[in-house]
Amino acid sequence: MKLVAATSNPKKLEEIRRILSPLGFEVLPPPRTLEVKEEERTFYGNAYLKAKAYAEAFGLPALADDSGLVVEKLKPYPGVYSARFYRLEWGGREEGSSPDEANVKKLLRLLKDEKDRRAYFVCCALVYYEGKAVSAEGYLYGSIAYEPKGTAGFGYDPVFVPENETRTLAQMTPQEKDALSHRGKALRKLAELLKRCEGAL
Ligand code: ITT
Repeated sequence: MKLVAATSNPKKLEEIRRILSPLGFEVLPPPRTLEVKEEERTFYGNAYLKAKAYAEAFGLPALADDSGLVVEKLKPYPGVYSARFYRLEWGGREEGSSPDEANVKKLLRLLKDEKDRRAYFVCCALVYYEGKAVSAEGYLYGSIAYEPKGTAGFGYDPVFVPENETRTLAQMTPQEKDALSHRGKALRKLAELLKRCEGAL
C-alpha cells in the first residue's frame, strides 16, 4: 500500500519508514510540507487534521503521526504541545541551539529537584482517505533522566529512560527504539488494521 507521510519532521519520517517498509507499506515523503494548524487538544484530533490536509492536497491516502511526551508532574504539558513546549508562555520560554534542545532544557529546569519523574510517550498514527480514517495508538512508559545522554533519535530521546532500562532512548540503536517505542507499537497495530480492512479505505 502506498501512503504519503503527513509530516514535516524528517526524523519522524525516517522512523515511520523504518518501521513500515518491512511490513509492506511504501511511505512517500510529501512533495512539499503543509502548514497545518494543530489546534486540537487530543493526539487523535491533531493526527486527523494533518492526515486529512495531506490526503486532500496530494490525492493519496495520507499517514499522520501525532505524538508527544506526557509528564505526570506537569500534566497536561508538554503533551500535545511537545513540539513547541519551549516557546509556550507556560513554564517560561526557553532558548537553545534547536527546538529539541530548548525543549529538553525547559523540561529539565521544570523538573529540577523533583523526585517524581514518571512520564510516557503517546503516538496516534492515523491514515485518512476520502472521508474515512483508520487509527491506532501506542504508549511507552518510563521516566525523565536528570541530564541528557546519547545522540540517537530526536526530540526528548536524550532524557527519556524506558521502564526496566538504564539507558535513554538516545543511547539505543534504531532497532531497539522501534521495538519498544510508542511509534513502533502504534504503527504495527495500524498496519495490522489496514491489512485487515484492505479495500475499505
Ligand atoms: P509533524 O507534526 O509535522 O509530524 P512535529 O515534530 O511537529 O512534526 P508533533 O506535532 O506530533 O510532530 O510533535 C511531536 C513532538 O513530540 C516532537 O517534535 C518531539 O518533541 C516529541 N516526540 C514525539 N515522538 C518522539 C520520540 O519518539 N522521541 C522523542 N521525542 C518525541
